[in-house]
Amino acid sequence: MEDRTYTADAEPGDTVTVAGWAHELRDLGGIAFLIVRDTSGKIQVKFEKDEMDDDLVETGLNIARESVVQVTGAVEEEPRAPTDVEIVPEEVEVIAGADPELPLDPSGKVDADLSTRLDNRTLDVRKPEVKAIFEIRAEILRAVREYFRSVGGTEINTPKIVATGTEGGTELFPVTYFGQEAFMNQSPQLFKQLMVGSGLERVFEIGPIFRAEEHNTPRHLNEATMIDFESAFIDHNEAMDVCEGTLHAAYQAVEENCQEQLDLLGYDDFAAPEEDFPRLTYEEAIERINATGELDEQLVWGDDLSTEAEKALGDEIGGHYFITDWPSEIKPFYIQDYDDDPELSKGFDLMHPRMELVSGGQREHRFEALEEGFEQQGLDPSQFEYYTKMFRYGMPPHAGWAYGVERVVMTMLDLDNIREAVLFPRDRQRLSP
Ligand code: ATP
Ligand code: AMO
Repeated sequence: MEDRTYTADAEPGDTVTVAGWAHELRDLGGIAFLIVRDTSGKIQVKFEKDEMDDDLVETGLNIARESVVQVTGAVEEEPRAPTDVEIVPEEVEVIAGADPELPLDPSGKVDADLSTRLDNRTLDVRKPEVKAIFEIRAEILRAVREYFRSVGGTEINTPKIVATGTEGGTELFPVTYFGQEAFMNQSPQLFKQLMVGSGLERVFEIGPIFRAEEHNTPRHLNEATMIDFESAFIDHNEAMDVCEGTLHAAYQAVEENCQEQLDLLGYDDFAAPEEDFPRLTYEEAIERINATGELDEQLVWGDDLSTEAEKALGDEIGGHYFITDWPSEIKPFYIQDYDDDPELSKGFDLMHPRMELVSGGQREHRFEALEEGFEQQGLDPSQFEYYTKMFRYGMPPHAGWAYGVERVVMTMLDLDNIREAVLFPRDRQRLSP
């Protein structure tokens, strides 16, 4: 629409055409107000029954809430209006009427449960505080991309239909690929590694991953968006530096550029973390967890950290932290072990006090050691030949990591459920919309 003015830009003295949704209609008898909402904000439109054309008043007073409307008129100063200005209409057009019965109330006056909200996401995201979450999510992605570019990363896209899984712990979604067995990819892991051996050297990808998680939890999705990073000629410590850099950049960008959204979400004390994240070895982590006395059973070396264990440590540390030097046995085959202690791996996790955000590590780039790793984990190396064979043609030492975007949004904004951080979540029950 060429002549459209955003409501936030309507200045007294202008004649404007605004377009948006009928947010609210208040009829006070002689005078009535229509509030029009667009992406920039809201504006009041005044109908004075005795002074205006009857047809115009008739149209204005019969607009159903959430209809799409277009209003042309003069903007006037009015201290009693919510934004100190109002439009005195000359033309009002209903472009797309809304049913009077709405499945949920975008003005937020009536609460809706999450399931109703997700079934009606279009209406739900009309609520400014819900829209704010997705504006912040977009800002996080923008800042992370910019950070990757500043450290020389090249954005890549890898296939989502693949022949093998990589992340042992979770199940795969099978698909039929022209009569052949195939899967939805759990992670770009093997492809990003193949690319550090290419002329690109340092790569990143922001894309979907698919995991057939059996249970419904507030922090697992069956389709999530992952931010993956991988670089040649760095070790796991340098990979953690980049990981920390992206997260600091994301928090700073939100603090600097999303104040309005943070206000809508009720954060008056949002502060980007400034310090370096502490780095604990796995051994130190389990000692500290045991010392909290929060667990019924003491952890022993080799145990994975349960949700309760992560919570006990998270409560004590109170901010982001890394856990390094995990037992090799509980890390995937592609993670490198220490040469002088093969029980110990160069894998790491970045934790938020509420949950794990990132897994990563130094990778095994030596062909023979990689093949041995497959066998130790009970995997058939021949299935992975498309990957392993490139390790025979000059694969540099490399390291990388990945985080789930939804978990970053969820922990940053203290959302209760990961589904609030994704527009159209896929979970056990939800396949549409
Ligand atoms: P990821 O699965 O990506 O590694 P995560 O946070 O699930 O991330 P895990 O080490 O797999 O990390 O699990 C941590 C805790 O979460 C464990 O206590 C595990 O039992 C629990 N958990 C993991 N997946 C599920 C799931 N699908 N349903 C219920 N609990 C889960
Ligand atoms: P991992 O399996 O730990 O590691 O996944 C990395 C991060 O992705 C997020 N994530 C999820 N978020 C929501 N729902 C899920 N079902 C889900 N699964 C994972 C978490 C998790 O920490 N290839 C390795 C990474 C690497 O080493 O580079 C990997 O996939 O935030």
